[in-house]
Amino acid sequence: PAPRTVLLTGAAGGLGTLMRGLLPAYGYELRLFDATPIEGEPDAITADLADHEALREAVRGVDAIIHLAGISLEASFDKILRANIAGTYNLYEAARAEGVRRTVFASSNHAVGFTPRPEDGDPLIPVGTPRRPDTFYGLSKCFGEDLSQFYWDKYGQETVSVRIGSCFLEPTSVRMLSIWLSPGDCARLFHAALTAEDVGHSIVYGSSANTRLWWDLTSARALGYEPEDDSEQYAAKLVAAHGELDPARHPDHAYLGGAFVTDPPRWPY
Ligand code: NAI
Ligand code: 15L
Repeated sequence: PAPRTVLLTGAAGGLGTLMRGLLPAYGYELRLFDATPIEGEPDAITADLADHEALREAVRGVDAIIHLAGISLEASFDKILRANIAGTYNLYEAARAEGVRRTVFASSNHAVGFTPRPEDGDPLIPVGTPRRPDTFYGLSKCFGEDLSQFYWDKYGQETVSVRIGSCFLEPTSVRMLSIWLSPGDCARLFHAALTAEDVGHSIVYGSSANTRLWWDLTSARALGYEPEDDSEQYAAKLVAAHGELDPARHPDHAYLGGAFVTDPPRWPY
């Protein structure tokens, strides 16, 4: 049966807020979890991913989990270790103890951020491309993907790891035109990841059907995902403001991960 009750970790964040608005239309009852309190949501669980007891209670009785909580940009290794690496492990252990069968894990393009971006005529980046994290943040997403594979192989817990591009209301840079995931397409992709059969551990790229696409959406479409949006409507404005990407202008224009490849990251990305 399709999952009904879904734990949404990171529910107070940018993506969590967008998904709180969009996922109930698919029939899900969301249980919200975040270290930051959520105004107007008295039933939300306000707790840290380090709190084992709170996690056990949070996952008890849910049909599936969407795991968004964590640090979402580069930070010190200690911070990433605690929130993203140990935090994701803590969640999976709680899910194992309570028998939750499926998780959708918010991985990131930064797990493969040092992959050169395709030039015109190059093949799209496949899901099986070697991992080349561009930050400690990206490394933590590689860990999450490996953890997911391990929990599937060892315990039969399923995960769809979604390497999200840039999910915001609108793309805000020329790079984002290639990896933008519209909020509506994100909800469609998460719904597909929650309902597809026999996913084992699957890795998919998460973006809309952008004209300037850099990566291969085949594995996402295999889940039943049918993107409806394309960032191209924002292209003229962004290119007029920033110019086309040009590796000669800056090396970070040459990589999928954009400014995350530099130390420190060169914003905006
Ligand atoms: P965000 O930073 O807006 O939200 C993250 C949320 O996680 C925050 O509300 C924060 O309070 C919570 N959190 C952080 N550490 C926690 C902890 N130890 N315990 C409990 N809660 C904790 O990030 P955003 O943009 O909403 O991203 C959500 C997830 O999706 C993140 O895992 C991020 O890495 C991933 N992602 C997002 C992308 C995007 O374009 N928005 C792109 C690629 C990945
Ligand atoms: C990410 O992984 C971040 O969480 C998000 O804030 C954006 O920076 C996105 O990648 C991106 O690469 O644009």
